[in-house]
Parts: sequence; C-alpha cells; structure tokens
Amino acid sequence: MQNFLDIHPEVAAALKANKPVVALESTIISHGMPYPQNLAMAREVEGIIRAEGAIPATIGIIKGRVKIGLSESDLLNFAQNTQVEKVSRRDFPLIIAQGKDGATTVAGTMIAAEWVGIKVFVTGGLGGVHRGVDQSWDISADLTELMQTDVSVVCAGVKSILDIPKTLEVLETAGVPVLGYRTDDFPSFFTRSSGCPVLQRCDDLKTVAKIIHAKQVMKLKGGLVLANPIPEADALEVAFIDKVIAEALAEADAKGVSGKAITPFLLKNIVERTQGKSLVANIALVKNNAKVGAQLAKALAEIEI
Ligand code: PSU
Ligand code: MN
Repeated sequence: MQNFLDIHPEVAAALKANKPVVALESTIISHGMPYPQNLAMAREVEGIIRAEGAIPATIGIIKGRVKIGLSESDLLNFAQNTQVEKVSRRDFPLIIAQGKDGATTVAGTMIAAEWVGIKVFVTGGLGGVHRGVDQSWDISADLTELMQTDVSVVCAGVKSILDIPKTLEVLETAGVPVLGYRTDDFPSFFTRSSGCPVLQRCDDLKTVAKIIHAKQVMKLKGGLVLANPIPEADALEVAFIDKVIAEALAEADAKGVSGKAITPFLLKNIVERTQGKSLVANIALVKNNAKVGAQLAKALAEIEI
C-alpha cells in the first residue's frame, strides 16, 4: 500500500501518538460546492478542528496517490479543477491504477481513513437511498460502506433530495447505529428534523465514544453515524427548501440525469435556485460538524489510552 499512499507527517505523528485525528472528504470540495466558497470552507473546517485540539486529515487522490492530509495546493486543485473525478468504492482501483486525480466521497474517504486507523470522519451529508428507488435502484455506496468499514461519520443527516425513511431502513439492515447528537430526530441537512427518529439520542460525546469503543471491542464491523442537526440560527425554512428540492428533482428527471452525476447536479441546482442561501446553510452545518467531530475524536482518544 505504501506504493500509493502518502500520509502527511503531521497526521502520521498524531496517529502514532494516539492523538485525535479527524478525516475530511474531498468530493464535498470538488462536487459539493462552487469555487471559491469550497476552498474557504475546506480551510475553515481544518482550522476549527485544530482549534479544538485535533489534527485534520483531508483525504483525496493526486496522480494516483492517496493523500491523507492535503497541502494548500492540493486543496486548490480539488476546489478549482473541474476534471477531478468523484471516487467512491468502485472507482478507487481505476483512479489509482491510471495515476489520475480523484476526490473521495463518504465511501471513498472511509476506505482510506480505515487503512490508516482514523476513526472519526466529518462531512456535511451522507449519500442515501434516492427517491424513486423502485425505478432507478439508486442507493449510494456510502450506505454499503457504512456496513463494512469501521469509521464513525459525523454529519447533518441527509438531504431530502433522498428518501430519508428508506435510507434509515437500509442503515438498520446494514447494522449501522444512527445516533442523534442532542436530538431525538434524524436531521434533514438544511433543517433540524426529518420526522424520523434516530436509534438513540446522546447528549454528551463521551457516551458516543463509549458506544464506538464497545463496537470496536466487540469486532462488529462497519461504521456509525452521529447525526448533528444544523444550528437553529442557520436552518432554512422547511416550506421554502422543500419547494426548491421538488423543483430541482423535477429538473433532474426532465434532463434524464442519473448515476453518479445526480447528487452533484442536485446540489448545484439547489444552490442556484436558492441564490446561494443553501450554500450558506451548508457551510454553517459543516463547520458545526467539524467542531463536534473534533470533540468526539478527543473523547475517543481518551478512552483508547
Ligand atoms: N450530500 C451532500 N453533499 C455532498 C455529497 C452528498 O449534501 O457533497 C457527496 C458526498 O461526497 C457523498 C456523495 O458521499 O455526494 C454521494 O454521492 P452518490 O449519491 O453518488 O453516492
Ligand atoms: Mn447513486
């Protein structure tokens, strides 16, 4: 694996010393947000994690090498280069073997985080079961990754571009604990609730860390989801965002967008339809997740000592 893996020295040292490290994905930069807000977000999130006393490790693939911890020029590449491919589990060997650049999704980032022993991963939203799944069979590989890869993901739930009840059913089938951080309800990204309950509410991160630790000790393979709602002040109005999402879905349908292109299409379309309001909310929730994720990594490092 050394042939295609570069761990940033700071990340390697932190992992060796059992200091808290937080993984971050690169698809959120390349396909999830427009430039230059994506670059500012990527830098800010790393700063928040550092301020909490953990080490950030943004993960991506540069010229066929998996980088755990990106340089400033790598971040710029993911933020600006529109040729970068979106890399989920199935894409990984193709990108590595052919020496290409690739931005890792939740699934792709979890694979690389597990290789190097990073236990906590912060993002915005997970992929999930798409609406109209009975026709499209579109279920994100993020869910099958959570079934098999031992990384805990801090997110603000999933966007209601997806079918949230079915996404939660698949996570249950996959054996993935879905915990709510200070919430009884699974959040729906731009808003604090989806109307669907989480498996358990946890009000302190020490409890979450103990649950993750117990899962590891029991050798129960697969990840865990810590759903952290968008802060009240940054949440969008339910009726407003529901309407926008319905319109974006109708446009995707009319244009016949499918496969790996549909999630980036919808994210971009929603930003345009809300004149950037959704982007402001998206950035706020990622920053909030970074803070909680860093605190969780710290709580976990204390247990593991
Ligand atoms: N949801 C978001 N923002 C994102 C993504 C999802 O709100 O940036 C990205 C993540 O990288 C996620 C991927 O892993 O999209 C899921 O893509 P797909 O549905 O093709 O599996
Ligand atoms: Mn898909």
